[in-house]
Amino acid sequence: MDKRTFIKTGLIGVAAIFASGFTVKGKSYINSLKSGKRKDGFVQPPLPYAFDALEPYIDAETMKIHYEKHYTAYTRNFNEIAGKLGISNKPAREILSEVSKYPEALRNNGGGYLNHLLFWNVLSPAGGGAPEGRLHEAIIDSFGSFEQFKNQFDAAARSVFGSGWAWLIISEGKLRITATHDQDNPMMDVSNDKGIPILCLDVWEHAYYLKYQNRRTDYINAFWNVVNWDFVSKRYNFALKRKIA
Ligand code: MN3
Repeated sequence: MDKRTFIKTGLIGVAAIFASGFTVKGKSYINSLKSGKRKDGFVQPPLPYAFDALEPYIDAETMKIHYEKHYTAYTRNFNEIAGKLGISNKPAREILSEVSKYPEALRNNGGGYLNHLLFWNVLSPAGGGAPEGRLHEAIIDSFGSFEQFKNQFDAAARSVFGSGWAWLIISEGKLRITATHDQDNPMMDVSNDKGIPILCLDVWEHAYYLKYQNRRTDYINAFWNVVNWDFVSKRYNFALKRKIA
């Protein structure tokens, strides 16, 4: 497949994910998901569902504060810092891949921007269950079974001391589970375990404390009920074809 055909196919795939029922501005959203940027900076796309859509697993108040306060701040700060550095025209993914060149604040806010962009979209009120097709096969291949995969992912999410993220990544065509601290992302050059994330879980306390307090394990268990496997599968296929590892 040549590059042009590939890009077109990728866009159709992403567009198809959001074709039903989401009140998003399709084009800017697709652009932001694809490259994390637009001409005049980095967009904050609308949440692809209502704040209360993930109840009872993730509560409305948490989603509202998480999206409107935390995510807005990451996006604003990322735009401000990238603007000052004159790099607003670069894709967020590219900036993160060379983040060690820049001030720490860019690492924190650029990571916060891109991590949440993925996080909002791996969740869905119609989520849960298990993946199908190629991703399902790849999970069996890499982890033995879907249950074993979930157990390993849960362990990674529980093991983050303080604030951070658990990830399912593709690295050199293989699936792997990893975890990062603060707002680090496996695509960053500072990451010890690099890859393209296809699924992530925010384990900062701001993501669960209002409902679950210190019971992070309950939040992790609830997460599986709202994982949008359709989106994760499409992202898996997309990332595989791009061969970025
Ligand atoms: Mn968060």
